Amino acid sequence: MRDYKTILFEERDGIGFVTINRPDAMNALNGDVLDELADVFAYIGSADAIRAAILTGTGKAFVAGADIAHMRTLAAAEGRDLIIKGQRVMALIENTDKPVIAAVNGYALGGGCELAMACDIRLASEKALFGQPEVNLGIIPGFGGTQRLPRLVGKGMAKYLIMSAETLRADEALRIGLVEKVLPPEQLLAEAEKLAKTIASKAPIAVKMAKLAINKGVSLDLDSAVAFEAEAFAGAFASDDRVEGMQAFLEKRPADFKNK
Ligand code: CO8
Repeated sequence: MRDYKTILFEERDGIGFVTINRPDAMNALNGDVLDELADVFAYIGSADAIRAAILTGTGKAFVAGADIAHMRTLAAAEGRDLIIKGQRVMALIENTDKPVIAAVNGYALGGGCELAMACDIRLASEKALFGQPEVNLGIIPGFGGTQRLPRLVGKGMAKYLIMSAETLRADEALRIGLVEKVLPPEQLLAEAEKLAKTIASKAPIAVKMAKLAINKGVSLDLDSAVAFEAEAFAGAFASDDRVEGMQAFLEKRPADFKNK
């Protein structure tokens, strides 16, 4: 168990459970939360025993955004530094080799919606609410929201949400493709764990290469993207686990993947 002030971390059955734990401030992201998220996801990325991670929040919020009380005190240059720090954390989560599932339990606003978008898959409670309310505060999304939101929901819907600051219910977020599944609140974590275990049971190098191919490919033109896919495919095909997966199929037995 690692010792953190603003997050909880537990490692169980090959899954890393990360819970943002500032319920009195709706789990708002300040420098400490960002530092601790960076630390824990660097660890998750490097820990051989961890095959998948789940990110959630304590209480009524997933994350209600960057800490407004803290932002109010910052000079312009400090605001820029905070943006760059936050963007690095989002990139670290997005680019870690391990699959990361956001279990969005409540408010996912501003930096909270951006954090959920940096994860690979978003499961949402029926009580979750999504939005990018930054223009209410005289700022714009800065933890990647102006870039990841259009990639998920399209340019027009991203502009609609960011310019209007409208808050979306989970069922609406599902309809526009901002989340992958909506669940009753009491089932959210169990479903996230079930999904994490399902993914963790697959060939780890194949999961890693699939994530890499999708993440890199969406920012490339189609010819470059399929060329990149070929390289990622070759990476998986060269693994011992590819031989094991195919042999296990032919022998009608479960595969025993070694992450090699
Ligand atoms: N930052 C700091 N404190 C917060 C935040 C926040 N984002 N959200 C809530 N809190 C605090 C409240 O101030 C309150 O504190 P206190 O009890 O001391 O008064 C406590 O959490 C509980 O909040 P509420 O009383 O407001 O609870 P409600 O249930 O009435 O409302 C809401 C919950 C709807 C979530 C409401 O709190 C809210 O609208 N929060 C702000 C949401 C928001 O605007 N988020 C976007 C922030 S901007 C951002 O994320 C930009 C990312 C880029 C970073 C840029 C860095 C320079």
